[in-house]
Amino acid sequence: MSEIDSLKAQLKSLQDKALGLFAEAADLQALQDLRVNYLGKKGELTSVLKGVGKLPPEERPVIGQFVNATKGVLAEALEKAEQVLAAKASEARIEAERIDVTLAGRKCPQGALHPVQQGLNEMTAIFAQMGFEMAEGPEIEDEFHNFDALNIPQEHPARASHDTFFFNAEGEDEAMLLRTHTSPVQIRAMQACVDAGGEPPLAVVAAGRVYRCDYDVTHSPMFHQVEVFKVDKDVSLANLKGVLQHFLSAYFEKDVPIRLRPHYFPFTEPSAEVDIGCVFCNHKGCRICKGSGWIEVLGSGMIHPNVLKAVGIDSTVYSGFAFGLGVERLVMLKHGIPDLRLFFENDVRFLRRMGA
Ligand code: 2NL
Repeated sequence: MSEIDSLKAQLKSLQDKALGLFAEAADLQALQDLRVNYLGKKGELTSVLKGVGKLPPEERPVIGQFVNATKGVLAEALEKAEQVLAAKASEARIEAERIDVTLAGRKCPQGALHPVQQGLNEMTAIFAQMGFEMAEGPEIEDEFHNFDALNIPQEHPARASHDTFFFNAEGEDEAMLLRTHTSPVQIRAMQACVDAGGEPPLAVVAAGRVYRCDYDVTHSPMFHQVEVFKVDKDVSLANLKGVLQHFLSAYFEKDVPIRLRPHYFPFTEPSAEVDIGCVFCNHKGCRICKGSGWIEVLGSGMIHPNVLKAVGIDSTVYSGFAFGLGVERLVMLKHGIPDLRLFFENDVRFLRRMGA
């Protein structure tokens, strides 16, 4: 065989082998390696070209054309194979990234206000709707705002250190304490009005945490109160009863009967405890209301003249009513919650059942 025929045969078998390998290449990287092997500077075509030097000069262009043709065929085949593999790779990536739009979303629990806070908000909203203004005050109080101004005498048992959390030693002047009721907020609201040169009418609702040195099954050392007062000319016990009637029916979402029972508080005169018809037996008498058909819900009265005097309101011109209630107690009654401790354990099963 002539030198040129042998080169041609070499090129032909090189091309056949290369086309076969290109077709079998598994991925783009393998194809890239083949490109280097066949078309690269040190590749197989180049080594065939080296044999061209042995040919007589007139035959060299002929074989040169052949080499170029082979190069063209291989380059085109590589191009095609690359396109096929690139399309396959892209298809595989799209398949891998496919999202199932019918898959249900992950649950993201929403959280909710604590049942006590919910109840407190419901109650203050009812008073806000009746025109009472919201007031806030410090939880750390002095004896004047928590006791003196409320006509609570020095020797009163409520003042005793076993009922009140004091910060400093007993008998020390300017004793500070954790407020035992929300009444000091009311005292401050009256004072603020007088200090600003204003005068009644004044209608205020205060709500928040209060503290008592008391801890058993039905008492928590921290609990919540909502307290309401109104001061104006000619405020009467009938006004008090009307506000209570509206509030209690609105809160319990039904027409509950109410009654006022004479009672004693140092800061009101007369004073009354307020009962509602038992919400468990519909006023008939059951274990909860001890057969009476009535349940006590709050304390109330006409503001004692000494309290008005303590804040500088003329008790011969103005009168007022006031009442205070325990938030936990009312929430328990409304929702049939059997145990005060459920509010403070924060067991999510209880919290969720209460509307989380
Ligand atoms: C109860 C009783 C009550 C008041 C709170 C009050 C406030 C001022 C003047 C007079 Cl500034 N009174 N508040 C009046 C009567 C009763 O609370 O047993 N609460 C849970």
